[in-house]
Amino acid sequence: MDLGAITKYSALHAKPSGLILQYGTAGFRTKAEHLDHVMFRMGLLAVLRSKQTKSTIGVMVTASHNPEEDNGVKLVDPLGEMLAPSWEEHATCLANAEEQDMQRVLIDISEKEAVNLQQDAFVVIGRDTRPSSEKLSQSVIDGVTVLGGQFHDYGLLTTPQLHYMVYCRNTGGRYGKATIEGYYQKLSKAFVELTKQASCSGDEYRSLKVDCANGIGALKLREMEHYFSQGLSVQLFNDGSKGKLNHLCGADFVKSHQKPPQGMEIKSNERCCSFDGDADRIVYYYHDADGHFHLIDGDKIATLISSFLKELLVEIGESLNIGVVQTAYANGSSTRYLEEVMKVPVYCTKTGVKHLHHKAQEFDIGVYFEANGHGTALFSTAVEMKIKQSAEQLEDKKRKAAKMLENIIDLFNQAAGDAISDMLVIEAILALKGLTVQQWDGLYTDLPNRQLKVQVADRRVISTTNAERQAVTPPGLQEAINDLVKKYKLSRAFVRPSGTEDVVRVYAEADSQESADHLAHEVSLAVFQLAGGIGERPQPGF
Ligand code: NG1
Ligand code: ZN
Repeated sequence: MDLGAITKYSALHAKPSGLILQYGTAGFRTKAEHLDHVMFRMGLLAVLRSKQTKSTIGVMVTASHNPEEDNGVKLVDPLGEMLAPSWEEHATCLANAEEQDMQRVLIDISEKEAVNLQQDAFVVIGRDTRPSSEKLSQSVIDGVTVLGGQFHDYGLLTTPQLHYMVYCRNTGGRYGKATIEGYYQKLSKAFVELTKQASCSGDEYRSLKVDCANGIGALKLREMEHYFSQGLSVQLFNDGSKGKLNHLCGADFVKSHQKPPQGMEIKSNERCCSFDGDADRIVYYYHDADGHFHLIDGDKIATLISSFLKELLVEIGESLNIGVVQTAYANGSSTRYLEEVMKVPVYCTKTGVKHLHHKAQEFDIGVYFEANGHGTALFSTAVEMKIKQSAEQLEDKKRKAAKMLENIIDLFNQAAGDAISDMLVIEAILALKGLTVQQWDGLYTDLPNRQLKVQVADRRVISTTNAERQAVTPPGLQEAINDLVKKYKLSRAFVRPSGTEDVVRVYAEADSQESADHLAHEVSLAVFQLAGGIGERPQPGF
């Protein structure tokens, strides 16, 4: 380590003194102007992690669905996964070290993790379309360079594309080519082959409206469009040519406000979807003939996908274990439908895709989705081999199903939830099954629900258990929630500290929207009283 050079360059990316940030569920996230030093230091950390794992590490500059003025950074581990927990702690220490302590912290991390400093390091970098992203990713590069790491800057990429690049590079090209072309080719080849098998006669020309949240998804979809245009025609809205990133549009807006994005004209029964700002989330929706808005969230996406995969397995005659992984935010109706009607086992983990991803790896086929539309399906290597063999050997009908499954495996991003890949899988399944958006929506009816935020002095006073469905502290809070829940039918409620914002999140569902709204409000008041609420008391009404 050339400590002199590190000190010199670090001074050019100086930390505002007193600023404390936490490496949360999605890395560091805050106002862009506070992030320069964090970027430089994450460049340094990525080099150490790369040396330690002897693999390529990814660094993504994005704040996903958060406002345009924000930004963030996260590290991507060798197989495309989120950073290992012990390194999240190192990231926090390094980001918060005052200028004079930086060297010591770097040396500490290297020693604790037995990093061989002589080892080569390689880091790949991607960024979203935020105005601040280009400069911030340059700061990452400065950090990488000063520690002697090699790098490749992919420039503008969706978050899942960066995960894909990391995964490709660390699996010797077996998964795919680590180029944007490679990504487009792999996905669109699988998609076009799949949709060719759709035999519905009189199939209307498949078209889809896509709200790109004024983000990176628009650029990438536009580049990719002509690769898959045989199977699907996409019409892009909120493509960044005028509106602001994530403002009144995008998957997070549509899901949390339960209404369509601005800037998109929707005719009745047209199939529409929204990406978030870095294109790792997707939700679908439509207007019915009466003009009512219907949201199809991550839970219904998981249901469509897992049902279809199960059907294919039955057809091939393979008894592979398939599981769906959700979080506490999954609509109660989805869990019931999957368990009782589809007979698919469902598991609940803590919020944050790394928890879902990890759990999904336990199955031959693990489908995981957060209700907000972030998810994918994972296939074990053994399954992939088995399916490839079946596709060669089985007789006609079974072979067809095995071929479909083979293409679906190629179409899902195995490294991360990916709006583009999920969109193509969904479109293929709808075409193959001849399902309209209303028929898909009709699988089950969501229980009305409401999500709220409460400001408290210190959100860490709330701790939870049972995959965040129960509060352990502060004392009395869970009892209060239990009593409130009892007042309503088909009701459920829970609270948890957010991992990305300084708020406590409240979720409630019940048999009617009015009840869900009331319950959410009452639970918010309980949080405000028992967990040190600050500012104005939560008001009823939304
Ligand atoms: P927090 O802020 O911890 O609730 C949010 C989402 C997560 C996940 C992360 C990362 C909800 C309720 N929470 O986390 O699902 O996507 O952001 O972006 O949607
Ligand atoms: Zn995102």
